[in-house]
Amino acid sequence: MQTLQRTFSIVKPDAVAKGATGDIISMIQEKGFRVIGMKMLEITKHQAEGFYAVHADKPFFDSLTNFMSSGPIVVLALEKENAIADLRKLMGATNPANAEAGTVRKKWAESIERNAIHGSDADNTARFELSYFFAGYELNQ
Ligand code: FUP
Repeated sequence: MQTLQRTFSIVKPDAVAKGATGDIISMIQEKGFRVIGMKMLEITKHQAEGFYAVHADKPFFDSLTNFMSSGPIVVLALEKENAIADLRKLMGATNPANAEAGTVRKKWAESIERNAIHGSDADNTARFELSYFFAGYELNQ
């Protein structure tokens, strides 16, 4: 029996600004993910800080939250068997210098900060991140 899992993704401001949103969503759909929620929005620095609260003590926190609030993003709710791990595989390594061929970051990321895409890294973070950006009624069942 197929067990569907949900995950959360962001097309980051660098990728939206260069017109990569459609290509990235196509890459995601080609891997068999169903898009069950999607919207474009801009977030404030405060909202970015709340989203990345687990990184609050990291040296890159200020720069990362400035970047994430610097322009439009596209947030995605995704569903698939093994969605969390499979999206991480499709994203590629955090640092694009280490990203494998065929990954989103190999194709679109510019640097470890401007790295095109976010994806939840575990079940509990996926739940937190989905609920940070989507109300239940916004998800297509
Ligand atoms: P990932 O899960 O691959 O997005 O990476 P992390 O959770 O380790 O980091 C979250 C975000 O912080 C990354 F997407 C980019 C940013 N980051 C930096 O800007 N500099 C670093 O040295 C590490 C991460």
